[in-house]
Amino acid sequence: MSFHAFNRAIVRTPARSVVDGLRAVDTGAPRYEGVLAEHAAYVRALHMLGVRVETLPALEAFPDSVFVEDTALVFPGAAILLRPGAPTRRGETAEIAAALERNFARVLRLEDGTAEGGDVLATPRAVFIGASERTSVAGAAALVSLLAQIGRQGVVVQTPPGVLHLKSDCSMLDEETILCTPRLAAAEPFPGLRLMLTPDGEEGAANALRIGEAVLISDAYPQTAELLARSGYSVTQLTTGEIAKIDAGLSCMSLRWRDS
Ligand code: CIR
Repeated sequence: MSFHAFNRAIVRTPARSVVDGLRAVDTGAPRYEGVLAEHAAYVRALHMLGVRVETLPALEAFPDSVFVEDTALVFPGAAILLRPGAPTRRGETAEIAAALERNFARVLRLEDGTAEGGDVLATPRAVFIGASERTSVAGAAALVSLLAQIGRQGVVVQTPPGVLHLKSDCSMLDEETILCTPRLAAAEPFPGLRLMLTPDGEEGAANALRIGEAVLISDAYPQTAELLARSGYSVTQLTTGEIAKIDAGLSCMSLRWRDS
């Protein structure tokens, strides 16, 4: 079974407070209706790819709570509840715990440091954890121990300075290939894996999402879409203009796994 043959996902409806979501640079608040539309199209795309999606209710107290990826890691049979590094996001973990308890036989909890799921790239052989402003060195080390308990090898790498999350700059295209920005590739963080580099000016495309046979990417990056299509990938483009205003991309709006 392919590593990306996900058939289950958890998402959360955007809250009206999403307009106050965290952002490194303020280019204006996203429009609530726009975020809602982008989220709905994303959920539809998952459905069309055969994924059963569980939608959790909006949480007004947490503007960034639509980005469920940052609260947990999920694997077949086991989940790990994380501790977001952004203080305004810390409480999101408790809000997702029940959904994970319902869906996973084992739920482990990160107790030390901080880590956000956006900094974690799972590949068939290793789980790469990017130390960043959100994922502390202590959190990354504690995560390596938790991953060992569920039979996964964690490898700590460095999220490039000034980049929100490791996966802002990379994503799996298939079991051996990573779509990666040149600035992350320069550190050679993924030995043994093939890299496809994002074209100049299209670094944001690196936050793609492989689901089944499709690669979902933002429609803001035509050169990357063409590069992927020419390389034989089946590309689905989705609009992310509103969520991009709060530093988000496609991976962050779901937790995905294969339930056999
Ligand atoms: C944040 O700064 O936490 C949110 N505004 C964006 C989170 C994006 N998460 C992700 O890419 N995994």
